[in-house]
Amino acid sequence: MARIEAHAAIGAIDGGGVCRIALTDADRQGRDQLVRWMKELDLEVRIDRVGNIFGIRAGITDAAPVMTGSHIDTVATGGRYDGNYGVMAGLEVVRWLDARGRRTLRPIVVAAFTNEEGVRFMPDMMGSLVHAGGLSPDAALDTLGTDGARLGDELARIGYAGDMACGAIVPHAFVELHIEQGPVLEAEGLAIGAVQDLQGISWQEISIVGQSNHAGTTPMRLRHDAGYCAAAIAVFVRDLARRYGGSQVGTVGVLDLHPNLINVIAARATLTVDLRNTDEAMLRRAEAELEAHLRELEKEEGVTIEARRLARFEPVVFDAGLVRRIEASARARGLPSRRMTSGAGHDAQMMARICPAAMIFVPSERGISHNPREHTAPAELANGASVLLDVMLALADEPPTA
Ligand code: HGY
Ligand code: MN
Ligand code: MN
Repeated sequence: MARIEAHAAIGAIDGGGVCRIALTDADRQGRDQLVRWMKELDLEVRIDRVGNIFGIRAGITDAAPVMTGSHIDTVATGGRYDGNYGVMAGLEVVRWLDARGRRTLRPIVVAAFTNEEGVRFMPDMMGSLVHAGGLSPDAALDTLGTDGARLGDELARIGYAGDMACGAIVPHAFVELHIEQGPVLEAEGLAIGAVQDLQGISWQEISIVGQSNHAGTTPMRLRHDAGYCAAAIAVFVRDLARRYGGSQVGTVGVLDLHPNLINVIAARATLTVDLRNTDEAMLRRAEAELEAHLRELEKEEGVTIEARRLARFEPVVFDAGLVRRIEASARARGLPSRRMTSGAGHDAQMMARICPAAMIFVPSERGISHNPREHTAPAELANGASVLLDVMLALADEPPTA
């Protein structure tokens, strides 16, 4: 808890939240603090070419390690638990073992992956995606941010352009502890979520070019109004999510108009659409429907509309054996739990490409996250860390298969 509070002071914003956008100075300070704590715990600290940070605790053998971790970058209006909690809990597992002089058979690794949030450099979960082989390190390093900065230059600027080859550590298993960021566990009075799957994610940027004109003199029939088209798309996305129901969600989070003046019909609009669904076929249908709607708007409004893909990840199913271990630990500790789907993207979904992976959730108060008011009570956070400890210890003492 002390580490979570101390870390939250780095990039602190009003309302108890945190702003440590990937590869900014605040992120560097957060990284520096994490590395200091890792070294205090005698972990071997390794940084890879895209700035992923690994704290390694030697095992009796050098068999494939058990890895935990998450991310310490945040959205601009983030809370103090999203990502940070999982990394600090990993350090707590190490401290627990040190306090008892325990040496596990397998090494233990605590990871902090670069740019999980993806709000400056896209896609999100970028560091773990590179680690899992889903994006080349060079492509990641050449990614340009929303501010035009090149990721590799920013990494060098903050001193985290490491030399370790990406993907060098292939874990025996990866377990990520994270706040739920949704309303389910709290609503059902549960302490632990054994996350069995994670929904598909589709991010795109839509650029609309119309014609600026006078708001007063231009008859409605002669308008090519990019502002209206952007609003129509936002309404379409909401209606689509409602029509589909189930797990379908749709969000327009960014909407910029140009020239953004009260008496000028917008010449240009740029907006982002975030579509998610647990069912890949439904997600593809949603993307196709949106595409058709863009073509219709172009014809009706005499504008041109282009869509650029920013991220696209299919749904992921986590390792059933790990999910059972999480449930067994919760049960043994008398913690009510349920299996559930993650609505948010996480580094575990990328690690699942290279090793057995699963996640442990703890409740989010009022289901709030990506908001400074994000909160989870210390006792709930401790429950999650205890389940993480149980699962990691069992995995770390599994002998290497012959
Ligand atoms: O977008 C997500 O789900 C994650 O917070 N990056
Ligand atoms: Mn997160
Ligand atoms: Mn997040």
